[in-house]
Amino acid sequence: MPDARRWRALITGITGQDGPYLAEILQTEGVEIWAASRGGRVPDELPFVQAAPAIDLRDATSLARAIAAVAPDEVYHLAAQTAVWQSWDDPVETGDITGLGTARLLEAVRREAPTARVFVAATSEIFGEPERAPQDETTPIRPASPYGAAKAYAYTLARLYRQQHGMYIAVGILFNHESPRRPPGFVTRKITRGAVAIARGEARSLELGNLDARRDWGFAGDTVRAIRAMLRTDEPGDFVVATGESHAVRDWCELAFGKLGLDYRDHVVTNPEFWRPAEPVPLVGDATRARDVLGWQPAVTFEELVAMLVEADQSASQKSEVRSQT
Ligand code: F7E
Repeated sequence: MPDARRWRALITGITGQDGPYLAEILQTEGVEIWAASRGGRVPDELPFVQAAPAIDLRDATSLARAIAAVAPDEVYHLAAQTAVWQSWDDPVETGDITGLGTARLLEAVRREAPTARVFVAATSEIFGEPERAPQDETTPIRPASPYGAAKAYAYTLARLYRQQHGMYIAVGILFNHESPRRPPGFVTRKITRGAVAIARGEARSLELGNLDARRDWGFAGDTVRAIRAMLRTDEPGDFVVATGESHAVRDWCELAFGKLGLDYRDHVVTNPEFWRPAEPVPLVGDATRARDVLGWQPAVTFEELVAMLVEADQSASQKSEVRSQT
């Protein structure tokens, strides 16, 4: 285990979208970075990250072991079951991993590293069906999915641990955030990958759900900068992280297909399998507090985000073509 006392961070969820962006930021600051993952492995693209003993969020002992071994100064809890649609297929596992998993993690930190600073990832899905838009840190919690309910529990518990145990716990209420690292089941990558495949003649159509669903989509790299800043304030708090702009799934289609010289209306078809009703009041965040307290604001615009994902998918498919030819 480590001996030099550099500032030491432990990240759960290193194999997800946000973990690698966070690790890249922490590396530039000279932080010693450890990752606790299920397989006890770190992605090859992050050679500067060290592997903590493997964890399973369903197993409190594994969490205590990893935290005791690393003795972190700060813990970023990003790991969760994050797909809203999947949470309906398996609400029990979602509750266990995303909700109780956070309880087990907080308890392990309380026992093994009580002075560590902790970040807990919450989500706009805790607002579910809000009464008003935009949503901020004072908006009532009204989750509308098992995922939202599990995260609402995690959020509530994080606040209780902060109040009752005096622990340094910051919570980010993260609105949708995307990047080329986003898994393709989420609508943004699904659209950009699908559009690129159609432009290359590898597919004819793309099946989507509700094109009128609206979300507040930002760039994951920007979101992670806010997460990082949250653990550098004197007082821990809750922060909405959002762009403040609401866009429809249809806007993604129009821009992504348009960038490839295509009209999405010629290719996108609706499949009820992917349909979720649009919220009567859209999920869109007011990040005034993050701006005022953390000095944070997003750098990447909506148009730049769509272009970034299309370009990444274009270059990934070109690379795979080269690989298959050699
Ligand atoms: O859906 C609509 C769908 O699955 C976005 C997670 O990171 O952000 C994410 O959750 C919207 C929804 O993300 C398809 O109905 C239309 O309105 O990309 P998504 P999400 O459910 O918003 C929150 C903040 C989190 O915390 C979550 O962990 O797009 N939509 N057609 C579709 N969605 C999908 N997946 N597939 C479709 O074909």
